Amino acid sequence: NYYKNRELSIVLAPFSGGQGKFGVEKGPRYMLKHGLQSSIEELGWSTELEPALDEAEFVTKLKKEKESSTGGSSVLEGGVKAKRADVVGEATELVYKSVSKVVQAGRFPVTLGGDHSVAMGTVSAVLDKFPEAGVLWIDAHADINTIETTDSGNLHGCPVSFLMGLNKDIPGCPESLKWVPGNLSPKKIAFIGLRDIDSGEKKILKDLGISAFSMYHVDKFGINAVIEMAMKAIHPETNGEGPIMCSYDVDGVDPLYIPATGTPVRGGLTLREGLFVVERLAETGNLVALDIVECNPDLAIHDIHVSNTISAGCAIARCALGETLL
Ligand code: 6HN
Ligand code: MN
Ligand code: MN
Ligand code: MN
Repeated sequence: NYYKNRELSIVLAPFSGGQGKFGVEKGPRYMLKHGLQSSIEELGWSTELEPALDEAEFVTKLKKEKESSTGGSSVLEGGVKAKRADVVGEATELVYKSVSKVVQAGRFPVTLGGDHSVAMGTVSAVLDKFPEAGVLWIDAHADINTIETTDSGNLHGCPVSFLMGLNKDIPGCPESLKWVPGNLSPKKIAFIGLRDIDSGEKKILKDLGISAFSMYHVDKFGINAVIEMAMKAIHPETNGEGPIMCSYDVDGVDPLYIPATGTPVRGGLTLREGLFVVERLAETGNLVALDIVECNPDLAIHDIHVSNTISAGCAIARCALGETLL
């Protein structure tokens, strides 16, 4: 167990610039309103809030960018694409600073997004503190597009490529994102829940030999075996033991259960499978950091979709912190 004092900070990362839909910046506010902080306290953690960036300030910035002639221009020099790279660079570096402060103080960071671009900050900060950490990336998507392979130009589809330094040598790589250390080894990440991978991403996953468990593997082996394989993949020398960071995109879970998210894909994890993943991580005592990203209350068609999404997001945090362990 890496946090014997049971001290935790909820890092608020209300940022939407990694993709084009407003509303995902409301995730942290909604989860706090749902009582997340007190429910974590009930599990025996002392908690603090760590606001990484100002929600309204960044919404204003992004709205200005939208109105400007470039409209958050995506095509950069060299023909590469990265929408709103300046704002994404600024926001993710702020997240990096906040999570760094938290982990360096010996506190467990639970980061609430925001879109998944914020993981450029969280994972980088966690690797500074725990260089041997492995990352479990729970997601329908692999988020490993480079600024060359991305079709959408949305940077929430690219954080893993930045974390691995895959964009560094590409001409036209935005200055604003050069702060990302890019030192995540392809051997130190495993994906669970994949079912919508772009062709460029598939090639990167193959070429770099990255462990990727799709919904096919979940159906074939069952979620418990998949988690075991994923933990062994990121910690091969120690039979799966060692610090683990979990970056949890709620779209890994099927939209039946978590509908209010920006890029839903049917055929995902059941709610129980999605919670089991983090329950199992809690049981290992090896979890060192958690992100919960991509809850967008504005994309709900019914009120019940908002509460389903937010309550599931909060349940992911509580289960990861041991609520359901006896
Ligand atoms: N996410 N592969 C698509 C893209 O635009 O690059 C979707 C990315 C989704 C990202 O859900 O965090
Ligand atoms: Mn996703
Ligand atoms: Mn796609
Ligand atoms: Mn994602």
